Amino acid sequence: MSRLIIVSNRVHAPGGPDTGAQGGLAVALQAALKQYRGIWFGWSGERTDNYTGQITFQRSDDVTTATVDLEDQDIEEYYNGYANRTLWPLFHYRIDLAEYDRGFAGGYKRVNERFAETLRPLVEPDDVVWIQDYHLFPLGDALRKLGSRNRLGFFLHIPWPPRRLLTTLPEAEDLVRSLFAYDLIGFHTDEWLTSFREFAQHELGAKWDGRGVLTLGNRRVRLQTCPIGIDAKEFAALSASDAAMEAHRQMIESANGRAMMIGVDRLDYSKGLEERFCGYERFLRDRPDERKHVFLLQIAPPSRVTVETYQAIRGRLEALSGQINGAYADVDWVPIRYVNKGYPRDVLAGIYRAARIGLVTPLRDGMNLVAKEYVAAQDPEDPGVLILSRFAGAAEQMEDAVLVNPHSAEEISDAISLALRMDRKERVQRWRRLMDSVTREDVLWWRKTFTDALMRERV
Ligand code: GDG
Repeated sequence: MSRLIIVSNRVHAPGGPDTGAQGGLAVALQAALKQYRGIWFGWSGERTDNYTGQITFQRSDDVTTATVDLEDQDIEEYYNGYANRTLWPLFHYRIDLAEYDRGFAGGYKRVNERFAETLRPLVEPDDVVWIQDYHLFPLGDALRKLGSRNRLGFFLHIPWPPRRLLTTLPEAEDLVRSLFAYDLIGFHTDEWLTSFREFAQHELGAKWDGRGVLTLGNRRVRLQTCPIGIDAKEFAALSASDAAMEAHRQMIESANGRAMMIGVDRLDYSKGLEERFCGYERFLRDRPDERKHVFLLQIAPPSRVTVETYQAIRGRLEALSGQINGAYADVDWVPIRYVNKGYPRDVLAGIYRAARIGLVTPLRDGMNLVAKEYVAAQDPEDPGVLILSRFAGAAEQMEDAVLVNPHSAEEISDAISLALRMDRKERVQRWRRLMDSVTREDVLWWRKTFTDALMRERV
């Protein structure tokens, strides 16, 4: 049987603490590695003065991780630069925030080549390599240049931008051409897949066979939509754990009879937090009779703190929540509880379960796992209502949520009001259909669908 080699930007040694960074994805990938006796390769998150390709191997619970440290310049140009300040904003349709800088592009290419050189000797002829996400687009091509003839798969966890937006990236054509090194590319939704295909066809002249295969010159690549899920069973069980029950009890007690709305997002402009607060403010302003029956708990652990746009959004959110609380709070009630730290997964599960409304309103999101976690944590007899952005990948599968345009404060306000008034029968009906799809297309389904397809692809 072929071994599976997984590559991702960051690799967390197995068995580490629950930081939230190691969610269902890490668990699913570890399960795949166990099945195929594989290796998980990537950056340790640590720095070194001099990149030598020195690998640290760790083995735990049948999973081997192989990590390397990066130089400061690599971290600055490849990770903070091209990944976080160029590709992330552009791929979330924010060309106003994208920084195009040849230094970043050069560092990105260099780190991908370094990864390829370090990884290449570990790869045996029969191994299958599965590369994760936008940090590593050119890695497959770099491996091919070093003679790899292995089956290579790539999965994109974020959206693929529309063709006309991507043409603003100076390296766009090279980047897309390099993706033809892969045998299989996976996307969360048909929309992201179509945007990729359109760029390849119209900007590079690739040929589409109408059945999933794109050809450019002598290279062919299969495209597949394969939406990621969560470990729904595990998450539902987590919501019945002692820690979850305790968190649930505390939340219900502190809610004092009011309905709680919950938002859980990394502090990132793509998650639409400012627009969410504005939509809620609209609700508070327009519906004085309803407003004191509800409050919003927003959990937003900081991320990418060294990048300026992330510091700026943090400042704006603090000001906005302060303004809203200042304008509407009363002696026994504040409309927004805004918390800038993370919680263990089991506590989070209990908090989701205590929330009458899950507010998930990203402006753009590859998938969004919080929407699925919220559904999985609900009490089947008395579930809450999911309000979900149309622009999250999850909306393609979760049509029974209350779908909103997150740019419209009025739509968010109407949706909150609708959710608060929704009777139990309708909540249960919607939840059952949502839970069916969250359970059916879970994270194990996702990785099996992708790895099965990759194992089938012939080079
Ligand atoms: C990328 C794509 C795609 C958050 N706060 C805490 C915490 N979290 C966990 C959530 C969830 C995860 O982080 C966030 O997942 P998302 O899917 O919402 O978003 P990204 O981090 O942007 O992930 C996204 C995903 O990749 C997978 O392909 O869905 O579209 O952007 O699991 O629960 N976990 C804990 N404490 C927190 O305070 N423990």
